[in-house]
Amino acid sequence: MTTSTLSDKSNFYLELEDKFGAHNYHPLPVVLKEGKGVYLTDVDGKKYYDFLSGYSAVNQGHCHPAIIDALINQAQTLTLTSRAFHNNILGEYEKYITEFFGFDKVLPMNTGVEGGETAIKLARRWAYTHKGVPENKAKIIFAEGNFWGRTLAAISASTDPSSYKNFGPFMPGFANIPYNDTVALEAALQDSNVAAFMVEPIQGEAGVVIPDEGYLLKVRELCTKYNVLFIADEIQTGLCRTGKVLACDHEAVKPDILILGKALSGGTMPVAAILANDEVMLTIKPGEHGSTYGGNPLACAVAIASLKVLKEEKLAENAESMGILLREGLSKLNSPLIKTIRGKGLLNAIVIEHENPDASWDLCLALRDNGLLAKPTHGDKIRFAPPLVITKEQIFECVDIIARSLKTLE
Ligand code: IF1
Repeated sequence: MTTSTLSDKSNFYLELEDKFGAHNYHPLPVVLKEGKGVYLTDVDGKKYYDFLSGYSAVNQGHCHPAIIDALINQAQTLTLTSRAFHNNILGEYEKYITEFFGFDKVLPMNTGVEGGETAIKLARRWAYTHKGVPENKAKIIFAEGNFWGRTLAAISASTDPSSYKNFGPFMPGFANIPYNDTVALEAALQDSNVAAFMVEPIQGEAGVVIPDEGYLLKVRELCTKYNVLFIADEIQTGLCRTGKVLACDHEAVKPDILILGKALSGGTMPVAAILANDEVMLTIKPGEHGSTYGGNPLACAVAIASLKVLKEEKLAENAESMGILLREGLSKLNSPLIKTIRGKGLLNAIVIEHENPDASWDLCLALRDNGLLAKPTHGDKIRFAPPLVITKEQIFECVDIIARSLKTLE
């Protein structure tokens, strides 16, 4: 299905995807060929600000030279040994990342959803071996509005029909409570079979939903009180995106299991990490979990470089200050179309108010035409999440682009 507003060259690629690819996405009509820092370039040479950052996978900016160098060097040396053998990279990486985040051990996986699956397996196993939960009775609590991927377990935890409808039957032992509701959490934790509560510090896919101040602290206290593991899904909120290294750092809380992904590789390849202390991590014995590419030398080299960039370029601090500038700039527009502006660091969203149900989509098309790429989530919300390397001048220019684009709909 082609789009009349696109060039013949762009439509050529849309037709290929339409004919030969599954129709499991509805992308914005734009065909990109190059990325550098905060910029993307389409097949016709037009340049855009990237305000999606691969859903927070490109925090360090597209094709960051230090990350690409690490990728190229390792790719020419050793990419995969499998875990059947040791290599000279994995241990270095495991030491680096566990010291970076302050946990005893890391279990390396690939995609974020594998991170979620691994965390849940660890929690269930810990519940049986350490909490005395009867076999196959472990329960995991999730927040309504959660999103942690597309596997059958992940959609079993989902409250969004577009994620789970007609994919049943679902994983047993999962339950949902309202997000940002510690009364509901404490009630759920009365069940001694609860192994863990898995939650995003800020709900990304739900439209950048920020819980009340103190929510994470109360989650930590309740999980400790009821001997339940607190699993923080920081796949989208972690790695400096919200203005701190981890979103949990805003309340100085430490989860029992931390899940990372996305920007752990700076947008180059799937790299996920599950961090925990020995009591939890060592419940999984040799040969009981893993994956072909989990912890592969290429991923380890790229992850070390990606973490170093976050620290050396002080990207948490930049995300914090640029996020304030962005939200202030949007607020000063006083646009009748913007009902809400919310976010932390450079994880932001606006909620659009307009009688036209397609207003968010139309606004994203106007933004595209004006040189900024963003995409609606859940209808009326548009995520504004540029790479964390964005500068003050670029923020001002982007606010101007957003202002001009809003005017086309007013
Ligand atoms: C797509 C959404 C965002 C995540 C959190 C785990 C995962 C994700 C908090 C799984 C992945 C991605 C999936 C991606 C789009 C994007 C997304 F819109 F789908 F929901 F960010 F909000 N935990 N989120 O956000 O990680 O297995 O994908 O590596 O196209 O489905 P993954």
